[in-house]
Amino acid sequence: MDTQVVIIGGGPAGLLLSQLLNRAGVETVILERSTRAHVLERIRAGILEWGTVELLREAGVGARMEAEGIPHDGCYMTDSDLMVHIDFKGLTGKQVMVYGQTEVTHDLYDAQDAMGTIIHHGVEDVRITGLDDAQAVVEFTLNGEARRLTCAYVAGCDGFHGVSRQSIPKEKRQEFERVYPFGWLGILSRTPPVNDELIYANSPHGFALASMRSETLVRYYVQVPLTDKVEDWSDDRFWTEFRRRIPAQAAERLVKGPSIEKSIAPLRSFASEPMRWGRLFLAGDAAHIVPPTGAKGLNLAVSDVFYLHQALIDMLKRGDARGIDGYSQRALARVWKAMRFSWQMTMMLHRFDGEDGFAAQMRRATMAHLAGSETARKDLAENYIGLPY
Ligand code: RFL
Ligand code: PHB
Repeated sequence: MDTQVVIIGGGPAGLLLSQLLNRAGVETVILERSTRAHVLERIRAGILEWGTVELLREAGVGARMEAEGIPHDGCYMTDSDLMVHIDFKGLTGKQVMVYGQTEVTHDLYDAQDAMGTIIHHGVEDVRITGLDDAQAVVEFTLNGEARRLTCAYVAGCDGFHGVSRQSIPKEKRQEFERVYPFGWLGILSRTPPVNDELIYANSPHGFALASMRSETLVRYYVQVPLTDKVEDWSDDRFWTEFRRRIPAQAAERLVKGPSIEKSIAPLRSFASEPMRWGRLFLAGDAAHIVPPTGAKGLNLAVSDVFYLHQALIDMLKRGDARGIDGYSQRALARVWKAMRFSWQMTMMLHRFDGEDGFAAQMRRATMAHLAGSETARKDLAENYIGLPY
C-alpha cells in the first residue's frame, strides 16, 4: 500500500485528522482541490467550543490559539431592545474561544508541514474505488498527470460539495435536508467590537449577529433574502441595516469602517447517513451542514475527527475494529443534537418572508422565556458551549 489513510480535503477536518493520526504514527496523504492561499482566504467560523480547544491543544496546535484567542464567558440574545445575557461560565462552568477558522487552518498547515506530511494542492478528478476490497484506491489528476494511491482507509473530509459522499451508492444513503429562505451577508472590518460579547439579535427587520475576530477586527452579519447579491450591499447600506437591527444601547457604541471582506452564505441543514461505507469514512461538512446560527459547523467537524482518529488508530495500531464499526452511529448521535440546536436557534432568531404575526409572537415569547428562566438559559448555554464527546 502507498499510504495508510488518504484524506480527501485539506480544510479543518482533513488537516486535524491527519495531524492526530501522524502524531500516533499513522501515515497519511492529503489531497486538496484548491490552492493553500484559497483555503486560507475563506472567512468562515469564529467560535470554538472548549472541546475543540482541548483537541487542538492535544494535536500540538494550541500555542497561537492560547496567545491570540479570546475566551468568552457568555453572549447576548436580544429582541429589539431586550438583551438577555447567557452566562456560559456561570451556568455551565465552561467558556468558548473566539479564534477564527482561518487561524486554526493556518496553524494546522504549519504543523503538518513540520511533520513532513504530503499535501497535494490543485488535485482534480478524484475517484475512490475498492471500498469493499482488501485495499482502497484513490485516483486523481495532479498537474495534468494521472495519479493513483492505494491505502487501507479513505477519509472523506471534502466538504459539502466534495466527491466522497457521492462514492457511497445512492440507494444506500439517506439524506435529510432543510433549506432556509434566506442567507447571511457577512463583513469583516478593522473596527473595535460593538460589545465585548457576541450579540445574536432578533429584530422586526430581521436577524443580525455582532461577532469579532480580535479587539480590532469585527465580523458582523445581517440576514438577507437569497436573491440578494454582494454587489447590492454597499458598506453604507450594510451599516445602516446592521445598526437598526441591534439593540439601541449597543447601536450607540457602533464604530463603522470600510469592509475588508464581504460575502453571502445560504443557510442549510443537511445530514447524510451512514458516515461510513466500507473503507470510506466521512467527517465534517462532507456528511452534514448546519446553519451558522449555533456556531456548530466547525465544531462538529472537530468532534467527528475526535471519534474517527481514535477509531482509525485502534484499528491500524491494535487491530481493534470496534471504533470504526461504531463510528457512524457515534458521530451521528452528536451531529443530530447539534443539528436540532442550530435549527432551533435559526427559527428563534430569523424573520421568515411572508410570515404572519403569530410567528413573530412565538419568537418574542421564546426570548421572553429565556429572559425569565434560568433553566432555559442553561439549556441554551449547555448546547452552545458544546455537548460532551
Ligand atoms: P471545508 O472547510 O469545506 O473543507 C473541505 C475541503 O475539501 C476541499 N475539496 C476537495 N478536495 C479534493 N477533491 C475534491 N473533490 C474536493 N472537494 C472539496 C475543499 O477545497 C476544502 O478545502 O470542510 P470541513 O473541513 O469539514 O470544515 C467544516 C467547516 O468549514 C464549516 O463547518 C464551518 O465553517 C461552518 N461555520 C461555522 N462553524 C462553527 O463551528 N462556528 C462558526 O462560528 C461558524 N460560522 C460557518 C460560519 C460557515 C460559514 N459559511 C461560509 C458556510 C460562518 C459562515 C459564514
Ligand atoms: C463568526 O464569528 O463568524 C460567527 C460567530 C458565531 C456564529 C456564526 C459565525 O454563530
